[in-house]
Amino acid sequence: TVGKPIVCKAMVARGPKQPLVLENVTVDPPKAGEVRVKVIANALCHTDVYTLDGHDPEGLFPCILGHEAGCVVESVGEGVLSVKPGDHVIPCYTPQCCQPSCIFCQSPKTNLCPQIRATQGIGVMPDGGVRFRGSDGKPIYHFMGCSTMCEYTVLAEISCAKISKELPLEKACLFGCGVSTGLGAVWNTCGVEPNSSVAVFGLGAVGLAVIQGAKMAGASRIIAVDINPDKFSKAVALGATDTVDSSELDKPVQTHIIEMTKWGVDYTFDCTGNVNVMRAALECAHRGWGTSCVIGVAASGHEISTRPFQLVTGRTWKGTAFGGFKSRRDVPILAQRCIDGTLPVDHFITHTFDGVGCTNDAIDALHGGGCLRAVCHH
Ligand code: NAD
Ligand code: AHE
Ligand code: ZN
Repeated sequence: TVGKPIVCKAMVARGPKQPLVLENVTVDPPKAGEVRVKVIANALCHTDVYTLDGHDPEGLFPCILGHEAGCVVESVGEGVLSVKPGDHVIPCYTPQCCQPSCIFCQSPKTNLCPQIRATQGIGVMPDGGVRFRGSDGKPIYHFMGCSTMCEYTVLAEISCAKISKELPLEKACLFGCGVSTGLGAVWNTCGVEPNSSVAVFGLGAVGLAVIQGAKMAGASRIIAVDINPDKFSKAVALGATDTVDSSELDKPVQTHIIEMTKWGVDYTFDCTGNVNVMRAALECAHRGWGTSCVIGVAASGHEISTRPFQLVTGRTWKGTAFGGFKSRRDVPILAQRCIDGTLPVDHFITHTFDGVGCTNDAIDALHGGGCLRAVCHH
């Protein structure tokens, strides 16, 4: 297959709010600086559903969604030296070019390498073209530089984190987005210290990864908030010390949490994407020093607000993309910790399906409420 197009199955998002369509697509060979991979396992992230539902200002159709995957390199384009056929890689929607001229890659303050961000945001590869065509011969857009709801995909070399072959790709895929993001928000973006207090809003995979990361960082109080009480048992198992069903309260959740804690919480995390929850999370951060981190992705047109007094009185509002992890450097380390047994992730996989064609079932599972990650084995 090297150097030739591959015809394979993909789930194509033809339009907003429409079920994905199982189609035969043609995946072109990788060009210079690109890598073609076989997608072994793909997990569904809420962001895929958000874009499919038409809430993403960058959403383009038709496209192939998916950005949380474990893959094997099939072939590499000209000049690619960092991976070779047979290597196991995690596609990373936040790339890491590592160039001496990249002030973002050179800075320890950020992971936001902008090298291919502009083309990624308009659904094309860095040369401006696409590598997917439908059976009608028409182009299909890429998504987040990954497009893993397909049996094969083409990635920029700088988006490929090479990991140990010891970790099954069905688990490794989790490090492609949600789990890494939650852990990194705690460890990198906020630097949660031992004995601090934490509040987590939204107990999907991202929120539970925040709890797991906070427990590992030595947080002494971890308040878990959701509107679905079925989410609490896993939160407690991972280290939550208090649970709050915010749908049952007769007052704003921030008021309730301030009453629970006197002055608020050292670190709060929004893992819902709801701008009202983001406000609540900021407003229950501790007077004088509390930090609130936005992880959730808000729908197009939604904006955050609060009284500036909340910031004047010492709260900090920040956000994170991929938990601040420098992707190609850090994802292999997370994978190794999982192999070593110091970073268990099995509890995130609540549903598994066989074949890329089952991705709509995975979406149904995520909507069902009992799901953290649904993994499709392609
Ligand atoms: P998910 O849908 O599995 O989980 C969301 C949780 O929030 C659910 O348990 C839901 O019951 C809860 N929730 C909904 N409304 C709530 C409310 N008003 N108050 C409290 N809880 C509420 O989603 P996920 O995959 O865990 O992703 C969480 C968010 O993080 C999404 O917005 C996703 O797009 C975003 N995300 C961001 C990054 C990043 O890098 N910044 C990475 C991954 C995911
Ligand atoms: N495309 C949207 C924004 C979507 C967004 O914020 N994405 C997160 C990752 S979500 C992963 O599940 C992110 O890291 N963004 C940084 C980036 O460079 O995209 C919009 O508003 O246009
Ligand atoms: Zn994601």
